[in-house]
Amino acid sequence: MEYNFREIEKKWQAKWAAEKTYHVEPDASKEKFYVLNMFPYPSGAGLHVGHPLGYIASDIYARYKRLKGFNVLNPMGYDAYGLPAEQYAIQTGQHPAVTTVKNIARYREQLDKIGFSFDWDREVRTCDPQYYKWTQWAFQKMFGSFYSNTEAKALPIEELVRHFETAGTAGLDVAQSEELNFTAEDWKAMSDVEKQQVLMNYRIAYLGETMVNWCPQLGTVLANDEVVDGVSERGGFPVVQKKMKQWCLRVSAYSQRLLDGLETIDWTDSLKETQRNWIGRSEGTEMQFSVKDSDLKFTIFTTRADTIFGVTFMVLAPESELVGQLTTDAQRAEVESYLEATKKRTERERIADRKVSGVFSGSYAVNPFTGDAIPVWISDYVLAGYGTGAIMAVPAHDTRDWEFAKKFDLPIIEVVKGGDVTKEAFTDCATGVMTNSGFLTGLSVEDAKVKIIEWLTENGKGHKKVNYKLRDWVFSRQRYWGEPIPIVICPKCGYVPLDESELPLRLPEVESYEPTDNGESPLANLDAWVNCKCPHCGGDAKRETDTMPQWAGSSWYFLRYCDPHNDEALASKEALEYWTPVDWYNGGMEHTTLHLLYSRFWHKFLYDIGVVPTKEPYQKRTSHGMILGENGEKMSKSRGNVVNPDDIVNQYGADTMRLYEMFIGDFEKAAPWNSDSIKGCKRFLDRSWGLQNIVTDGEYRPELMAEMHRTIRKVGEDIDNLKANTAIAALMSLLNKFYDSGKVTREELKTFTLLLNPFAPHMTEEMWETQGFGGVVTDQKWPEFDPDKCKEETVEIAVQVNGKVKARLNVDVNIDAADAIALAKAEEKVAAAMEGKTVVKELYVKGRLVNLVVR
Ligand code: ANZ
Ligand code: ZN
Repeated sequence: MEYNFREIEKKWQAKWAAEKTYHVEPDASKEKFYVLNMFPYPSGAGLHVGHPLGYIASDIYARYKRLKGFNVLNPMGYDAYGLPAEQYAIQTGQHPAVTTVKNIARYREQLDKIGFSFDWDREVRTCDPQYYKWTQWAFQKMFGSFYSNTEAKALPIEELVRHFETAGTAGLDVAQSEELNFTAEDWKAMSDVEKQQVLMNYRIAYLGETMVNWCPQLGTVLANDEVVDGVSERGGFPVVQKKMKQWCLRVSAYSQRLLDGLETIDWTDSLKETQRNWIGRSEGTEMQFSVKDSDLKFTIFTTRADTIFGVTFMVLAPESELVGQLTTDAQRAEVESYLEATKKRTERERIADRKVSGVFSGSYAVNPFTGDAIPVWISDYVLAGYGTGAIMAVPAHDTRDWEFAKKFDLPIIEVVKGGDVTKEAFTDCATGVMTNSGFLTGLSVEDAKVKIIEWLTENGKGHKKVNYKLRDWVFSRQRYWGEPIPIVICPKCGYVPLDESELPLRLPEVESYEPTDNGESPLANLDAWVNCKCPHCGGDAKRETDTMPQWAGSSWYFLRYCDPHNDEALASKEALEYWTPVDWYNGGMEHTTLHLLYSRFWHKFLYDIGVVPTKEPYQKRTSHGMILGENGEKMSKSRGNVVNPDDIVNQYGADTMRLYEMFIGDFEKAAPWNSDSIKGCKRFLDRSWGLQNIVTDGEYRPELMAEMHRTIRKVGEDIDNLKANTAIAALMSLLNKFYDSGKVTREELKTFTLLLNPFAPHMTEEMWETQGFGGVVTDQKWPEFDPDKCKEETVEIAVQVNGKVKARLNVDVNIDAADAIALAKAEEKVAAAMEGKTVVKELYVKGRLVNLVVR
């Protein structure tokens, strides 16, 4: 009987498709299990063998869970909007809608050949209007919400309006772009447009001023990755920092909840740590300084209020509004030329490089404790977007401050004992004793911290403050291939969301989807689309022409899979109740941090408005390693080391490829492709198929009883722990046992076939059918093991005589040295080699070998 994988695989794939074998519906009688893969971005290049790795791993898991009796949701779809499709379209002169459909068809064809148990009835495409209707809908809900810190959740903006009507901003504790202060009377006196402007300060989806990388020659905003050494990666044109109005999502409001949620989910430590670092919680103090000879006051953020007596200068971020207010006439020219120079540097460069630069503003602040006048400087090592964009500098204990003080010859005052601050900043000062610090001198750092905050609070000069590094999500793109932002700009009413019934707002067809040269989206050229009526007053208005970023659609796709054809809601309550949260989400290591953070944010917002039943979207999240080229380099077209899965499937079969990709190494580590080892996997399947030639009637044989039960246990445990590679090794070892004994019983073969099924679904179905075991494997139950029958554990050891292996034998893993040596000596070949000689040394290395030295 020949193992004709080409025919077998075609046959079963056709059957699965025709019978919708993997289509699932909620079923209250069964426990659900939701496996999610990061969906692919369908590029023009098609899949390479690295892409399916994660899908294969989760497919094995999905099939295993199904056999274990779970109702398994294993969906797939396409992340189909975004810049690469647009760039590909521009390069090839084809419309992105056309190339995207083509690319998806190609991906599907490739995926289908690998034998996945996806429920294709649930496919989603983020560029499909029926899908992005709900991306736009969520955006509108965010536009219509603000974040209450008191209730720690999003609430309808109407509640905020009611608060303004009765109390103005008094007693308000909400997330906001800047702190505003007005009374109920002020509010009532505002025009509609003014009110809208005020509300923008609080909305969760808001139009805000943000710093962007602006490239005047290319006429577009660039992402950080597209800027290298201050010039555009493409073309090498200068890039400047520019404040621009952009739609943003107030992710920062959710910082604490995004942190707290990590405690409730089962993610790898390293993934949690990157989330924590990105959120960047920092506990400190906001402290007020007044400006000498002026009524002006300003606030700084510090984590070391206790070092106040060591402050010898203040620093403002160049973009800070205070710069204009504090710069004196005498200093103006110098300050302006400095600001011009810093505009050329991106924030990343400012954080990374250590070039010390700055300029004196001409003003002085007053130290609230000493009354000393402290010069206020401007430097780009202080970032506008963090804290208050202004700091008190303590050069004795902060390295950047120290370098700045050295460069500009400013005093350095030690306030925590222990270092030599003439040589370098003494930063190892989280504990220690205060010095040169007035009423704090002699106290420990811990006590000084308590004292200073008491004083500041009592005197109304400061208060405790928690800051987060997490920034709001800049959500506007001046690009064509994305979801239109469903907002109308009306001269009378301001920014007005479309009525829900008008969603989806479809992306119009355009002739030219290339970026415009004035920095506007290509949609801005479409007068017929742009000009519209205001949904609120019916007057002439214009549409927002920016589109959403690629990560919009991918922030919630796992919810749509639960109920993909629903046109009344993003998914029904029942479907979400049944399927969510995702039980296991797997994806590559690359680009996961922000995607996970943003989709957790999106989910939490939907939770707040009562749409989803769980606080976190993904219970477990892992990242698989990468398959490298045969030469150990990343697979890419330019390196010429891409292996196409189609070729592998053609040559060896999908089952072999699946098996090989799992056998290649540890799930979370990178491993190079190896054409020789794939042949080993093919041989294993050939031999598994060949068992059919040696099958006899019968149950598990007594001599293989322990082996059978142990293999069932091991394969199950290994799949559960994402160790498919060692599960496969266990199956290989069992296969050898069958061949060593010259046969396999029907019951043994049945179990073996079931255990191998998740890895090699096509071949095992065919064997099952040929053997007449009844039904299909997919509908069977995973075999059970009996712990009592697993007990006898043996291990193969080698026996060496004078360094040469003479025999191998199986011994109990716990055998003691004397018994192992005795058994070894009893082996025929060993005995022969020892005949007439004396043993001068004998040694048992546990579980490995017996070493005999004879003379
Ligand atoms: C005085 C001081 C003394 C500071 C000292 C540190 C050490 P994290 O942990 O990151 O929150 N800082 C505040 N706002 C800043 C900004 N916008 N750009 C750059 N630096 C800023 O660090 C907070 C500390 O970083 C603050 O505490 C402030 O310097 C600085 F021995 O204030 B510190
Ligand atoms: Zn209007």
